[in-house]
Amino acid sequence: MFKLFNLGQMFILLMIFFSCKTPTPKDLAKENLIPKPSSLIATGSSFELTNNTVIYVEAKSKEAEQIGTYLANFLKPATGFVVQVKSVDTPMDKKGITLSLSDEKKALGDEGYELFIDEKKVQLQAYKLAGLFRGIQTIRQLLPARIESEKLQEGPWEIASGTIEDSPVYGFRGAMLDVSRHFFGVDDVKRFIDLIAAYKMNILHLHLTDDQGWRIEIKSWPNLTTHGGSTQVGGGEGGFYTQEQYSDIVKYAQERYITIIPEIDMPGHTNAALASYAELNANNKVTELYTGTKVGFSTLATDKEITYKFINDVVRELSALTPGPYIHIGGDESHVTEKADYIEFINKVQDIVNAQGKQMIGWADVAAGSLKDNSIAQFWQIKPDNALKAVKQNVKIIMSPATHAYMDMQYDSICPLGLHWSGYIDVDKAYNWTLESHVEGIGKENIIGIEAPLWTETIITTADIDYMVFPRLPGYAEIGWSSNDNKSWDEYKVRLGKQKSRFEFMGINYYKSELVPWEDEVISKK
Ligand code: NGO
Repeated sequence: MFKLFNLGQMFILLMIFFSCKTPTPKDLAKENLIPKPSSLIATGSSFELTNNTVIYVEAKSKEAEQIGTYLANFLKPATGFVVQVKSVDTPMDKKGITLSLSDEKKALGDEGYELFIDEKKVQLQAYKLAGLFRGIQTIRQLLPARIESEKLQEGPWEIASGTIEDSPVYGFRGAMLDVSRHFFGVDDVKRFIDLIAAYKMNILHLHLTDDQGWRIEIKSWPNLTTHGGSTQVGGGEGGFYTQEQYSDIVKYAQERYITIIPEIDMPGHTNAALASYAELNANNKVTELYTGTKVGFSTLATDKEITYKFINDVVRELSALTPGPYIHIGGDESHVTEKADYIEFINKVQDIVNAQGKQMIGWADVAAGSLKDNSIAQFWQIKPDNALKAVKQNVKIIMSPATHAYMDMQYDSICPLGLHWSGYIDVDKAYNWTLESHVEGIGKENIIGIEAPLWTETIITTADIDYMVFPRLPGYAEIGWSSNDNKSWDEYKVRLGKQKSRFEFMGINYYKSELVPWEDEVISKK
């Protein structure tokens, strides 16, 4: 009897067949990336991530290895693969996923990256580590949406082939979370950091103090948190971060190449401090804790020496916990501070911040004072007068116009959460504006970037956070990252709609705006 193959031969043939299977054709140009990359060339094939894929990183960089591990950890739950991270001298020579730093990529800047994908490799190169981290977010979005799942999913795990060269237009792209009106714990903040990191943002501004609660431990003024942190809007129990917990948040952000900007709002928005220490009040009497949502009724006693000792202590302790260059001093809506006192106060606080080696940021109201060149004003009001005043003083601007960038504004009149004092902001309005043409007299040269704040008067749970932040936040990330050429709402809304499955696998409670053509991702089967 003529026998074609014995069992062993069959096995070998099958092995060869499976290891040589032809890569699935895929079109990189059809992938749905947010923010949109600067340039992209598709080559029509794909790389498949398997259980044998290795991530190679530069042996000389501990941090690159950490980024490789971050990627491996990210890939694990959905794929079930234990992807190894190996340090080698020249990762680029290897097949698999390679992460390398190169001076030749200097033109891409600190956060730019180049991604080359063919059937055998995914090569990520950047000038700086932050660029590698941002590039990994692109790899992440090139994988099927179910990669975001925390539960095991079916493959295949393919990435379309081609080249992406990408770098941000603005170096400051952030979000703000108000943890004072309603307190959010360490894990909630970490989750928020992960969400903004996925869209390549690099700033998280934490609004740590306000009338309703003081949320950061200051060891030399302990009542601030024990008393001043003990409630919140509506009278809940509030809370605060110990310095250790706060440092943990800062480190978590640093590992994602995100800078935390801490804000201590003053001289107004200070009731929590005024309720904690009598001496900070003009009449030497403590105020009651406040659980309402009015603004503009409180002020530190700006003419007392003890007030500046207090601020000096707070800024000193906070600076020691802050590796980033900025301390935000608020300065908004100090309606019960005399104008002349307010001006003197801002000037003094600016000196205190600078003496700790930090740059001062303030809401643009601070332009009433004499601002130093390195101070930064955050534009938020409907009228741009204060921001224009800041520009006249040669100060750079963060763009957070409440009419477009406030994530606490309702989408429409039936939105169950949020406020609407600056109008309704549906997803199209949130996206359809540019930083440099928004205010006449504030051009590209004056602007450092964008920040989208989430104030939390009406926001109580992480599901509430999600609902207001998504789907607007990816648009803010794109406004800051991508160039305005070839950008339009009509094109963007399709890309956004295709994030549906991704949001769902990420467990995001997003607002399903009718303006967006939501579309489930089709699972490609082999
Ligand atoms: C204003 C105010 C905040 C409110 C917010 C609500 C600024 C800078 N100060 O923005 O205290 O929470 O509006 O949208």
